[in-house]
Amino acid sequence: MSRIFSLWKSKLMSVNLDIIQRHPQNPLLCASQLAQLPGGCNSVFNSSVFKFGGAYKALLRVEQRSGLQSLRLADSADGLSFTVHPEFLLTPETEEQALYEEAIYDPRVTEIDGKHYICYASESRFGCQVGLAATHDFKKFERFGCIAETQNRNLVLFPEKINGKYYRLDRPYQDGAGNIWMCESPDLIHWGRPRCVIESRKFHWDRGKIGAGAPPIKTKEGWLVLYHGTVHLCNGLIYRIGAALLDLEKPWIVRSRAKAWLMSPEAPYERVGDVPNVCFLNSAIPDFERDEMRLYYGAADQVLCLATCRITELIEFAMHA
Ligand code: BMA
Repeated sequence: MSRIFSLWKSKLMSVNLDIIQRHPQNPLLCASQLAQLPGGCNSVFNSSVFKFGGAYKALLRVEQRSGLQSLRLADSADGLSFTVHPEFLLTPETEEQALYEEAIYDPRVTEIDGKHYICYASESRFGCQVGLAATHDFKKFERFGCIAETQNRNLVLFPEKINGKYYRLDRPYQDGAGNIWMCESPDLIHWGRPRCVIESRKFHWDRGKIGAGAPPIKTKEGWLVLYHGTVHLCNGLIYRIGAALLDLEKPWIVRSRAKAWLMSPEAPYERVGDVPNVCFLNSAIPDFERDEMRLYYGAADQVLCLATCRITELIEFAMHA
């Protein structure tokens, strides 16, 4: 037993655990910058930033001064400074949407074959479900609606079909606990074959509920899954970010999973906010040529932030940390 422990420890010691750099312009977006929007702004956080054409777009989670959630679109040339559009996106248009999608938030965007798919959490009097919409231009949307029963959150789509099928990760939960599950689909509407893929780990930093953060990223070493994990301490939850690699052909198989967390609330804007001690990831943008990964995350349920790291170090971390 002690031999196994020292082997594990020596492996852990040999990997650089501090590979994340917080961007000096953090927070990239905060409430005061959006105060003039219709409805005002209490917080802007847990938002998805993604490449679109030669530039960036962001789908922002904006909590209005009324407390109501809204999704807003923003444009950016560099992924650092954003122009936020005032329009509300994906508000209910049908009775069914009004019933099941009263408050939608925590968007994650995946591009599949040139189309952008928006995954989101949607709250209603029935609880929290996960919903899906698609668009080519962010002007017109095809709405799939809720694609799982309650209680479910943290839906992300894989960016391509695997063996002819679409795959998703989500996080069904109960009694404050929940693991990352996978389903497959022929058409993005009918989903089935649920499998539990990544479980929360007793005694570790991710021993509470866990959920996928960014949509999985294809690398030579496997599908890189960056996820959040929680731990419940006497003052509340801490949301941290971790890394795992799934098999490229059989993505329900975990090839490796870092024992250590990748990122933990540390900066003042992550420690203090509406919900303290939260780093909540919604998107990761790889630039393989420059060996750089951008991680866009919500901090303390208050502001939108960016951290970067080297992709090679991140893979090394996911394999051995
Ligand atoms: C989760 C979600 C996130 C939020 C986090 C911390 O359950 O609601 O949107 O960031 O809690 O409050």
